[in-house]
Amino acid sequence: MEHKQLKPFPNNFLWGSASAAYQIEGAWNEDGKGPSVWDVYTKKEGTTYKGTNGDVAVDHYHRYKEDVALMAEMGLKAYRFSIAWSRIYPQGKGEVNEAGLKFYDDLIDELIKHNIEPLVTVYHWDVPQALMDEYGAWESRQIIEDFDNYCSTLFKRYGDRVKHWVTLNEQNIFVGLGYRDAIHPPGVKDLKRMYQANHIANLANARVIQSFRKLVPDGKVGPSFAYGPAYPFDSNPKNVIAAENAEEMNSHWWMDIYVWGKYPQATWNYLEDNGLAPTIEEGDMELLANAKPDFMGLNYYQSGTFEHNPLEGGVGATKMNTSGKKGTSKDSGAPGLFKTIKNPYLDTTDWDWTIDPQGIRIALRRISNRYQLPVLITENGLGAFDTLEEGDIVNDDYRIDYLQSHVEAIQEAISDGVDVLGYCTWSYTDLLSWLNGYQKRYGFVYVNRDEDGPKDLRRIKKKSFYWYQDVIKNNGLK
Ligand code: BGP
Repeated sequence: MEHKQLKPFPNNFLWGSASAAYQIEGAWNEDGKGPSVWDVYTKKEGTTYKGTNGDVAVDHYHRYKEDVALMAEMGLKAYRFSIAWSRIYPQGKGEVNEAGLKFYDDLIDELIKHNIEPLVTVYHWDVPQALMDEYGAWESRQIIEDFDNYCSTLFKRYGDRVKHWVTLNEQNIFVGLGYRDAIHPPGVKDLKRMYQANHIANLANARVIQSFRKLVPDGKVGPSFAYGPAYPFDSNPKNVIAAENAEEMNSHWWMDIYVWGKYPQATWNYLEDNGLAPTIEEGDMELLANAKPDFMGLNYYQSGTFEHNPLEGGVGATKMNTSGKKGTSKDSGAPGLFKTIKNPYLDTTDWDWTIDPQGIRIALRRISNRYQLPVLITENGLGAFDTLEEGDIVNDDYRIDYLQSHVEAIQEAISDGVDVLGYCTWSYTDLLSWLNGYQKRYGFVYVNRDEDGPKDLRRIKKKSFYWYQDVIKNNGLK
């Protein structure tokens, strides 16, 4: 669809930026915080790029005022951050840690003082290690109670000031990489366990949405989903079916549950036939059907292109590029279902992620058509190498190009009729990329540190800082 004239961004559009606790805070064992699974996992040999971890990260815990001041200077309307569960409950449950609660109180107040709306993610992958040790975290139904208790504590404490809440960040990623690919904690390769843990996470998500309705009746809540629309390689019906399989298994499997409380049929049948379906207990489906979110959070980085993958001798597991050496990732798939293939129309980043601005428009339209919900873009950005030039200058024109083309595509989607609530770029400052160290940078603000150590952690505004400042001022592109 081509528009003669694009619709403007709504007046109350949330121009924002996002982060996650483990990737920015540091202070990993300060003020009573307990260890999370990431504190433990990153210290095992060979798990992350050059052994990097978030012990210091970009030291946001101690520098949050400086960071918020920079956000205010930029004119940011909204800031999405996550709360570290093990700061609030060091053991995951039991006694609450007042110092942890106070840190986020102070951060929220600082944001509000500068007219920046806080958007809170309650879970961005850092489950307390104590719960992993006690009962295997997401693999036990006990977590439903503990997660609800933790979230209810947050809703009661911050619900007066925080009106937009994200429940689980990228459930598809943390269960997939944690239990299928074994590259996130707990480092397991077992599809049966993956689908079971995922079902339990669904139940936990539904349960906290129900608590949210009681505790923050005037707030809005939704999950953030990592959605990359699936494209068929070409019009060969075999490849179209492969893309349908990928779309259903990689995306509808989660979003249908969030919105309708139903698992899609073809995937369900496939899992049952292969002994992989989760165990459903009495009451599960009722709970799932009665916890509809107010919006779908969309984390969009790239689209995926798929072709047929034979059952016999088809391609399986993935090899991810975590070094930034372009071309080192391998095609991946599931035999009998789909495999990825390079899209000849799209360029890629140094980490082999496709660059596809129209993909965000396609994602927005598909979500909006299928689920009839507003969409809050909770992440989008470019991971790239940046060069700090003399005089503290970072000319990140490639990041501006990436973001600008995505903002254009979002405006097209709005003109198509999609209800988009806001746009949070990933990320505000540079931060730790889970598996890729500090060299894969996303921020508007350069942080002077690398894999070898925290250096002076100086904050430096990149060229993209001024670009986004302008976009916000104009409520869109000029
Ligand atoms: C998303 C996560 C973020 C962030 C981003 C970039 O999946 O929600 O936490 O890390 O991806 O990914 P990466 O750091 O792997 O480049």
